[in-house]
Amino acid sequence: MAQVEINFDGIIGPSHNYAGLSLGNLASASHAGDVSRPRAAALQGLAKMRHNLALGLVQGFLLPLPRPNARFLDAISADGSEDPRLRAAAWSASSMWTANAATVSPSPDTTDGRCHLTAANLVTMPHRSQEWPDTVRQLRLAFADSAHFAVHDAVPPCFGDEGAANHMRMGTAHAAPGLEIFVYGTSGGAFPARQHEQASRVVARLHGLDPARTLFVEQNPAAIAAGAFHNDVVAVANERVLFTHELAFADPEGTYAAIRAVLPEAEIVVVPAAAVSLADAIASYLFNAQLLTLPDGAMGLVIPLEAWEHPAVRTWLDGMLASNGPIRRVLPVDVRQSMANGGGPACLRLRVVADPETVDPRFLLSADKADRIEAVISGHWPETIAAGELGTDSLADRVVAARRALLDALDLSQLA
Ligand code: SUG
Repeated sequence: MAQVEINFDGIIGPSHNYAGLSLGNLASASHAGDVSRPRAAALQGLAKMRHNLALGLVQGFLLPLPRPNARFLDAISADGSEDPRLRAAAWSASSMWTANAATVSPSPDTTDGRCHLTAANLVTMPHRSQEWPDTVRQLRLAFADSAHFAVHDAVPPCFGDEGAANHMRMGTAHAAPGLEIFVYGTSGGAFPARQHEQASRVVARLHGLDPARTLFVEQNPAAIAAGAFHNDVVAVANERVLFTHELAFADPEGTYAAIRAVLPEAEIVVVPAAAVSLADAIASYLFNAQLLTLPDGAMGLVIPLEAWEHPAVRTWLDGMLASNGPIRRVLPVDVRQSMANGGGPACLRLRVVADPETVDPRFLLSADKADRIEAVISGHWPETIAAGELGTDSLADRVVAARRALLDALDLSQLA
């Protein structure tokens, strides 16, 4: 089969909870302490995957990581009783946001003709910094075929790296050589800039990218300060189309010119702040969308319901659909449980352009497998988790058994 884009969604784990751990992520802060609904969350995520499968797209998934994470607690010499935030960190289901699992450079872009993946170190947030060793284990299983894939460890922790959430790829087609755009932050006012320029440069070198087809672009500090803790909260690209908020980049015009210099076919759809303010873009997650090339060649934008229901955003989207732009369909999905922690449709997926035949089939979704996953979620995922339950033995037993049941159902018990 030819190289196609495969979206690997994170299956939302049984310990999904709202602990307010991410400074600079406004949704995480505003939902801190809320009762979470892990079962509903995971079913919402699965419904999104089924929705994309039904569109005729190839869909993959990654598994939740082991939680509570005893290895993390050991490393910080804690048992979870010292500090509620450390305890919550060890229980976090944050690996669901697979846009932060790794940065991916498909084979048409790399010197050795293999698809390269570098796990993201996620060092800025303690609860996310524990993810990458388990993530890399999983990536090495899913992409074990070393004739086609190279999976790298995370870059050293002196440089913060948040993976594909700050990386865009453009080109005339997925399978054609791409322009890779790395977006880094320098300052975010009161909020941290999570993606460091040096981390992006390390990843580009590791992947063997052509410097003539690689851009390093600064994120607008005002966007970070307004709550765009990752660039994918304010911009998304697919093939020749960049869909972006006017205030996403520190130098928007310079960025668009640099893109057009490499890719003259580029179509840049800019949403002006006068139509959708930065605050409304961040509250609605309009840009945290999956911009997909559908089997008929048209592009569709998978957005969260929050964006569809937002009056200013809806007005802008209606105008866009009525115009003759490159984005022909808008497809709203309900991922409210993830959204309440700052994770929209785009956060929940890692894009890999590859021949599906070269991927371990255990990580690829079919309708039957979706039914199997749904049965495990419905039977094992806790219905609710209240903040006070984190750290209890009874919940730990439940969460461990739930993940175990999923691994067994998917013949992936080697990830136990
Ligand atoms: O890293 N939220 C995640 C959301 C990640 C979204 N990903 C992308 N934009 N690609 C984060 O801030 C909240 C967890 C908590 O507060 O319990 C959290 O980790």
